[in-house]
Amino acid sequence: MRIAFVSANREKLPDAVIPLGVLSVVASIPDHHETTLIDLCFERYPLPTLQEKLRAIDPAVIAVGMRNIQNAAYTGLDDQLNYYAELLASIREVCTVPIVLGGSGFSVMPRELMERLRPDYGISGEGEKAFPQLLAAIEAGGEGLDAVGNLHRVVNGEVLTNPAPAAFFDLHQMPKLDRTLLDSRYYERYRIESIQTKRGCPLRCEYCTYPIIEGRIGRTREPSAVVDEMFEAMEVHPEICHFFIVDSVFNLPRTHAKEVCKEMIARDWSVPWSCYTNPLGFDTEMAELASAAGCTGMEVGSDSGCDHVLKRLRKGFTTDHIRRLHDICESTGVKDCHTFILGTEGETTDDVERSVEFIVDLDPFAAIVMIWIDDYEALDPVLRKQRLKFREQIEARLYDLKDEFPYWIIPPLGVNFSKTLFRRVRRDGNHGPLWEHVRDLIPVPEALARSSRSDTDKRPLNLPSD
Ligand code: B12
Ligand code: SF4
Repeated sequence: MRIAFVSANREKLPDAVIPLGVLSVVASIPDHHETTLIDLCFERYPLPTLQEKLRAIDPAVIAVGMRNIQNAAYTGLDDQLNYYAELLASIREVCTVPIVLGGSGFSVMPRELMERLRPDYGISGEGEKAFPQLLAAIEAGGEGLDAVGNLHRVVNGEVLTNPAPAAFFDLHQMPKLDRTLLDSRYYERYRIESIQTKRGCPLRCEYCTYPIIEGRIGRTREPSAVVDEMFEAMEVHPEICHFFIVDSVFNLPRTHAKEVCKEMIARDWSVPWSCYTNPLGFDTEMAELASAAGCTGMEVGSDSGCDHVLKRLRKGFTTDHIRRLHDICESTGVKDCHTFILGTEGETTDDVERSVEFIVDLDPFAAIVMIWIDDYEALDPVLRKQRLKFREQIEARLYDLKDEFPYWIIPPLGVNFSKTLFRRVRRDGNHGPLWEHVRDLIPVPEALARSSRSDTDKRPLNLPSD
């Protein structure tokens, strides 16, 4: 069969990211099928272009990768869902073959998206095993559909969902990805590459959707296989300037993360990289090995500056762990970027203020300050209305603070987070995550510059009481 894969993601903030997941599913398709990848990321007129390409390919199955349902500021849910609805309608105008949805965006709320978008099939979670199984079932006239793990389909107007597969995909069987299929503009314009060393996170943060996509049990890849893939990617796209390790948490399990770093060091890896890191299981040796292996920055989901909020979010760490991680990073020269999410379920305005105080006191290399938005707000206008008022209050508070703390990145307000700024960063020859450059970019008075700040001259907090 001819299978057309459509990578529908067009988000370019903070970077345009290669469709790593789609690429892995493409690589898992048995040889007797013919595959084509249509990437809409850089297309000026995505839907007409898609129609034109589909007419030319005349596929038997169309597989649509849905990476995000939110945008980079964690807003725009409606826009995203409307985009996908239009995309499916455009496909239906030119093709009558089965449409299959998959990807992380789909996986976070598969049943709701099946209801709303009405594709023929949807696969939540990993696609490497399930999608080839679905193709086999389609070829067999529908026989075997019940055995496809995590398959969703509409039968007599009802969404039917198959149970999850008995086991997750064995990462030692990971297919070789063909990066020659990728649009060269990812590399000409962004020069950032993605690599995965493991799947699964053992922690249980309250709001986290990652385990739905990749499970809780850490499945690791051979460090040598990871580094082989990194070298191969460099051969195909020598313009790559930075790697992002896409693991939910790179430093867990810690032994594996250290082994990956050691492998890079042993093979003289020299391209900078960054990753997500958790304050749990973080130690000086980890930071030193990472630094020696080329790690320039670590992103930390710190979330809150209040221990009781961290506890409610089931983060498993406290503000002391965050401080410790920051101190280790500072002493080993690895930049740390902490994301804080203000206004999570159950938070009060007082909690928000305490978190603000904590960020100021911690003074990490970079702080990304987000406002909590629930994925389900896209589907539930009542919930959205309830939450909107609190969000607006937090926005107003952050608006007041933005000039006082000019290094903070506040995506919902577009502060240090805009296409223009990102273009400037790249034009000046900087690569990797924007936050790694934020302190060099923002013209701030000398008095505020980080280098000139000591513990005693940290800016006084000027926070209003509630
Ligand atoms: C790493 C990461 C990032 C990095 C990416 C860096 C890079 N160079 O790639 C950064 C920090 C830049 C980032 C940014 C964003 N991210 Co992000 N990110 C992730 C993370 C942790 C891993 C993504 C990844 O590459 N996984 C590895 C690949 C192999 O897996 P995969 O894509 O899921 O693909 C598998 C399956 O989904 C499935 N599949 C994929 N496609 C298809 C297609 C078909 C047809 C089928 C059948 C199956 C299938 O099979 C694949 C292989 O098993 C995920 C969370 C997670 N653990 O999944 C969030 C995640 C994807 N991000 C998310 C979001 C929202 C964003 C942002 C919009 C917001 C933000 N955080 O700034 C931006 C958008 C960036 C962009 N340009 O699109 C959401 C998306 C869902 C949602 N709620 O909208 C996730 C799921 C996190 C979450 N909050 O739940 N992200
Ligand atoms: S550490 Fe990160 S990936 Fe793991 S459960 Fe918490 S938020 Fe999710």
